[in-house]
Amino acid sequence: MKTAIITGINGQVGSYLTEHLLEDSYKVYGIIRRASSLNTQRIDHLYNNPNLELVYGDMSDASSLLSVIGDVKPDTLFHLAAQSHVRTSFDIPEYTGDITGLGTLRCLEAIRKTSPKTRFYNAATSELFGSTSPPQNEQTHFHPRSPYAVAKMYGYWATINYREAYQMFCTNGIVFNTESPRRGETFVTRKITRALGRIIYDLQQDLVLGNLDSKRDWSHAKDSSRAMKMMLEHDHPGDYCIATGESYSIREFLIEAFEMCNLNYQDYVKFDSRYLRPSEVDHLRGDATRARKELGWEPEYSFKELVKEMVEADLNLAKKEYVLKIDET
Ligand code: F7E
Repeated sequence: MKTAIITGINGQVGSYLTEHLLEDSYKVYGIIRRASSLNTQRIDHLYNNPNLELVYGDMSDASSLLSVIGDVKPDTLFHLAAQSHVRTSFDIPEYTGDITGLGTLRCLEAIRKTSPKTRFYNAATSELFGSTSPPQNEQTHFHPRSPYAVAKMYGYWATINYREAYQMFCTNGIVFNTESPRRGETFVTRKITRALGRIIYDLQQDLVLGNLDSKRDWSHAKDSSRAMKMMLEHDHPGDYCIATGESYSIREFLIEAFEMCNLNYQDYVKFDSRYLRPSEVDHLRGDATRARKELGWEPEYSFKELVKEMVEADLNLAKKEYVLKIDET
C-alpha cells in the first residue's frame, strides 16, 4: 500500500487530493494544526475511512514535522499548508514568511533527515509571476508582488535546491488559481457565489469588493489536485504549470454568476478600497503545455461549469440558512 502525508489536508485542495488518493488505495496521513474552533469540515465525510489518519503538527514546529515524517516515512508528501491569503499577507508579512516560506524548508529538512526517499510535492503558485505578462509558463521570469508571493518564492527555490543538492525527488506545482464550492469564503470567487446565494434568499443586500479588473486563470480544485498526484507518480521530478490557458476578469466572473440567476451584478456590488492590495497582480494566464505533454494532464472543467457548480452549491447553502432562520422565528 502506498502512503502519503498531506500538510494542509483540511484546505480546499487538500480535501480533493485526499479523495483522489483514497480512491487509489493510498494510506493517507493528514497533518492538522491545533485550533480552538473546528477546522476539519472539508474532510469530515472521509473521517470514518480506515485509510485516513489525522495527526497534529504545525508548519512553525519543526519537531512535530520531524516526528510525523520520521515515524511514517511516507512514499509521498504533498506540502499544501500555507498562510495563503494574498491580501492578508500584507498585514502579517513576517508570519506569512515563517509559515509559507520557512514551513516549506522545515518539511524538506525533515524529509532529508528522516526519510530521503520520500517524494516531495511543493504547492508553488502563479503568484510567483506577479507583474510578468501572460501567458506564463515554467520559463517565464518571476516578479512576486506580495509578502505571500515572496515567501512562496523561497519555498519554490528551496524545493529545487534540495533536488539538486541531495538528489531528492522534489517537484514544484506552479498552480494557477484553483476554485470550487469548497473554496474559502474570503477568496473572491467564493465571496461572490456565497453572496449571490444569500442575496437571492434575502439574507444579504449587497456585495462589497475591491478591484474588478484583474484577470485570473481559474481551474477547478478537483482538476488541479489530480495534477498533483500525477506529478509525484511521474518517473522524474520537475516544475510544472497547472492552468486552463483561459483568463477572465473578476467582473466577468460576476457577470457569469449573476446572469445565471437573472440578476445584474451592478445592482448589488459596492466598492471598498480596503479590499485593494498595495501592489496588485493584474493578469495571470497559464501555459500548461509541459504538464499536458509530460504528465498527460488535462483540465476537465470549463470556466462556465466551474461557476455553475459554485453558484448551485451556494444557492443550496443559502437555502438551508434561510430555512434555519425561518425555523428560529
Ligand atoms: O483574489 C481581486 C483581488 O484573493 C483574486 C490564492 O489561492 O490564488 C489566490 O490568490 C483577485 C485579486 O486570489 C476582492 O484584488 C477584488 O486581483 O481570490 P483572490 P489571489 O490573490 O489571486 C493564488 C494562485 C494563490 O496562490 C493564493 O494562495 O480578486 N478582488 N475584490 C478581491 N479579492 C478578494 N479576496 N476579496 C475581494 O473582496
